[in-house]
Amino acid sequence: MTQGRGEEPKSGLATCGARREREMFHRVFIGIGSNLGNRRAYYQKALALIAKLPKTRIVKTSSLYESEPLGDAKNWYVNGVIEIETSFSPPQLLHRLQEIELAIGRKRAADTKKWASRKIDLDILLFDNQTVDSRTLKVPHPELHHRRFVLLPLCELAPHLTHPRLGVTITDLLVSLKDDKRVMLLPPHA
Ligand code: A4P
Ligand code: MG
Repeated sequence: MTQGRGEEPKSGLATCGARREREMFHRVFIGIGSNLGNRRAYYQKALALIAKLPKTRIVKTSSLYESEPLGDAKNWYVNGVIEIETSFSPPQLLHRLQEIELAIGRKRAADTKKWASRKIDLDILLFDNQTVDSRTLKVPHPELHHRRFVLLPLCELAPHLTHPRLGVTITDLLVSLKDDKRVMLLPPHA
């Protein structure tokens, strides 16, 4: 799936400005998960809302997978990963993704149990090769390398990408992964 960011300006000066703007674009991978209600519909809604974000375009989308829940939740998840280009900073992007989660009906009450079932969960997995370690944002996502439901779809999109902290490719992380939770490819129109 691809989407343009609008028309190229025509004058030389404007083109130069456009080039500067292009240089600010970041390559970001987002993990998407849903285990409540019409999981595929919520997943597609999240894609549509991310595609509408300013300064952002979806570059690639992985297949969808059905995955056994990690944690206490009973419902299996629909999981996948997308690659985007965006000129938002990491905290700005997190804020935009949290707005999308709320728009889709994610409940985020203080008393909600950890890893409670959710209509949608959007995680920033990788942001260029940057590392972020603030109270509200950790990038790369700290659990990425332990999770088959993340590494399988991520490996479809970026098998040779190196994890910024671990210095190992996504393929190598997947090969050496010890995660016995089941993850199954979902047929496109099931
Ligand atoms: N936060 C920190 N780093 C990030 C990041 N890289 N991306 C903070 C997004 N958010 C990040 O997240 C809690 C806080 O994490 C946010 O306020 C943000 O400031 P949340 O979405 O409110 O809650 P959560 O998702 O329940 O918590 P957490 O710890 O992010 O859990 P995960 O890692 O998202 O795991 N099993 C299967 N099969 N498939 C799944 O997708 N997902 C989870 C949740 C558990 N089990 C699962 C799955
Ligand atoms: Mg999360």
